[in-house]
Amino acid sequence: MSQVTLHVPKISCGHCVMTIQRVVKEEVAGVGEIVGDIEAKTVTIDYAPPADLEAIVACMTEWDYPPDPA
Ligand SMILES: [Cu+2]
Repeated sequence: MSQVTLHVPKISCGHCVMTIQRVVKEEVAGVGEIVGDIEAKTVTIDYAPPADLEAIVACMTEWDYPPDPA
């Protein structure tokens, strides 16, 4: 299991976090828990293969919540 914390400038409220949690879990197989921090504008994502960071970033970008480059 890998874990990554991504900074997402577009996070402005709990709804943004819920959207990211929903779409990333639905669309990227292998994603586990996603914890959002609204004030820090971050999401911390647990994942295992077949999920990888590239797929997670692509999904978030597609849904208009692009993370800052690591
Ligand atoms: Cu929001």
